[in-house]
Amino acid sequence: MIKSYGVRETTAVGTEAERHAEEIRLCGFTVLRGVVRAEHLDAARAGLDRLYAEQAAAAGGADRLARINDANIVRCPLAQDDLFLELVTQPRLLAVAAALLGEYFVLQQQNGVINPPAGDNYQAAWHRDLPYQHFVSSRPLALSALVCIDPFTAETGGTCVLPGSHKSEQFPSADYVRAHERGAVGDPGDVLVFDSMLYHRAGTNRSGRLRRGLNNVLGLPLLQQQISLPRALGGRFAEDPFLRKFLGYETEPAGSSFEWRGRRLEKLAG
Ligand SMILES: O=C(O)CCC(=O)C(=O)O
Repeated sequence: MIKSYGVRETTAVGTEAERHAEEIRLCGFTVLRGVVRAEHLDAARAGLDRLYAEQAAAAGGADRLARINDANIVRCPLAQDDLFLELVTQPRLLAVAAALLGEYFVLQQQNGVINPPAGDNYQAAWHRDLPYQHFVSSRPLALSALVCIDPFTAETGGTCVLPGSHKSEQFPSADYVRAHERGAVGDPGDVLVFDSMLYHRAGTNRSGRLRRGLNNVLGLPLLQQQISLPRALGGRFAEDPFLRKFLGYETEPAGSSFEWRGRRLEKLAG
């Protein structure tokens, strides 16, 4: 029993999702433990390494990716391997998203992050996943779900967060950042879920091993996808009522007023 006085209203929390949603609302982040099964983690490690090699080769080499601050990032892996769609549609994660975003949310981006030992990493600079924005909203616009594929610890360069910063318009002063940054520790299979406006960064990996993660941004349908998933997937999964919305098939901008009206009429008829 928590003692209090003068309190007339208290948040009621029943389910696991509501508990995590409360943490995200108040301090900006939470960790969902044991979401992804071990065999999926092994496949995800191999998948991220393979896809990064393929994507770097397609771009003309990792050096060229480094020149656009995109080294060690696997862009949109779900377009090349269904395992990564499975990882971002884990029911416990979707329940937290629904508790905070309501029934309609869209996958805005998915990135594999590969943090090499002692390597320089663009994500190691403080940022929001909705970058360049300096307003705050009373409810989350988007959630970031960072799946720990390898251990996230101080040694492996696990994610650092600034608790509560999703409620601050400005980036805090350097002294405040140094005093209040906090490492979010996660085992493989855990998911660090945070308000996408929370300031965060990758740590420095001193472990001698790769630290891999899978970051997903799930947002309100008014936000724009980084890469059009309907186009990247070429119509796949559009027949599934949940995935149709989640992957953005219904919110892809229409090419013309005729197409926009056509879609509405089709929906009415269907
Ligand atoms: O690698 C990390 O721990 C952080 C990744 C990150 O900041 C991002 O993907 O936006």
